[in-house]
Amino acid sequence: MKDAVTNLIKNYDVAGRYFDRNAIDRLKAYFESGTARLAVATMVTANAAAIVRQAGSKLFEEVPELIRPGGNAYTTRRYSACLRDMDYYLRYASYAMVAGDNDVLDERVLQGLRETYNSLGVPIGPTVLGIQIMKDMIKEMALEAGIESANFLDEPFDHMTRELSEIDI
Ligand SMILES: CCC1=C(C)/C(=C/C2=NC(=C\c3[nH]c(/C=C4\NC(=O)[C@H](C)[C@H]4CC)c(C)c3CCC(=O)O)/C(CCC(=O)O)=C2C)NC1=O
Repeated sequence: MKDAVTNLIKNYDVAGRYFDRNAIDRLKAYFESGTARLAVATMVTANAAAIVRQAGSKLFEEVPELIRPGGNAYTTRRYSACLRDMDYYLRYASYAMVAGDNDVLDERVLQGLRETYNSLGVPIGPTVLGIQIMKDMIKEMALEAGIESANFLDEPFDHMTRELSEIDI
């Protein structure tokens, strides 16, 4: 599992080079955004249950077939599994925000996920929609808390979206 700093160090070490201007700029950007990253992670932690619940409701409002007979989130067990998955995405997104790197998502969340979903008939499109709904909610909460919108807010959610759907967003 890597973060922005260890990832950079690894790359420069492999090349046997001191940090150059580019590396220093990236480290500066990482440290300068540190307070904002932690503020958002704290906000997510404090509101995780509500975020998941509201994002779930919105998703099922937008794609009501999911919770109708024959839908993948139909039955209490599958409904709960769906919200649990949303909670996984949110929790790991908060880790990736703090790390400033998506490696934790690749390693702990995305590996083999598409195959699992395909074999269980979990639809990717609505899953991605759920991830994007959570992203938008968090960006709005951050804005209300006076945290300027920044790449680190979008990046983990967009990374999961890209990797799950293998599309460019
Ligand atoms: C921490 C990393 C991690 C992830 C990401 C993860 C996902 C994950 N989601 C699963 C199932 C599931 N996932 C969903 C999710 C959904 N169905 C829908 O219609 C919606 C679009 C969507 C919610 C947004 C559902 C309904 C199941 C149960 C499917 C079934 O058993 O038929 C399963 C199969 C095993 C199980 O039911 O627990 C896994 C492994 N597990 C992990 O350990």
